[in-house]
Amino acid sequence: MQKAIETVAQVDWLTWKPDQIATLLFIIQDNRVLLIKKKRGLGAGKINAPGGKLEANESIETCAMRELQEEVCLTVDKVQWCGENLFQFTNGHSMHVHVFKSFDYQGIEAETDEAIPIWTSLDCIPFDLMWEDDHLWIPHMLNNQYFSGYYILEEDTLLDSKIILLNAPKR
Ligand code: 6OG
Repeated sequence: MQKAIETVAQVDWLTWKPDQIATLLFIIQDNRVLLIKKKRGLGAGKINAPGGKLEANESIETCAMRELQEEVCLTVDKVQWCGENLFQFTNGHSMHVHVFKSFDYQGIEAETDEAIPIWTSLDCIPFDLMWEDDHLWIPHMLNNQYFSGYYILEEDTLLDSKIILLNAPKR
């Protein structure tokens, strides 16, 4: 019988192929960050940043900007790559999530079928209401430190993680 995956070291990340590619986009302005309460999809009920899955023939940057518009009705015209998170779930599902930030936006945020927008002070990010991995990499993102994060999750529970800080962005 195959041994269940419980640690980051058990995965060959060089040949790892995610089932899905997705994005997260953090809008930061005046010491606040725009988060959402997610109404549906993976992580429904949790606080997260706007984001979602890559569509066919779309760049990850376009995906991040499209999801922001769809989820909270805001427009940005450029995003900065901050890091990546490679999530392997023990049920076999896997997702490669690219993290972006932006300091400018147009429009007024609004609730949609997908999300409730929540502006949050940078020193009060509600990590206890977020995915268990978020408190490990969000501080690097806020410190302008590029990162690659590797995680093993059993449903919502984080079993193991490893974060490597990068000298330069990958995008
Ligand atoms: P939709 O189902 O909305 O795409 N996502 C995660 N976000 C955080 N912060 N931590 C995780 O830890 C995550 N796993 C997935 C990526 C899924 C959205 O959920 C994000 C996408 O924005 C495990 O289409």
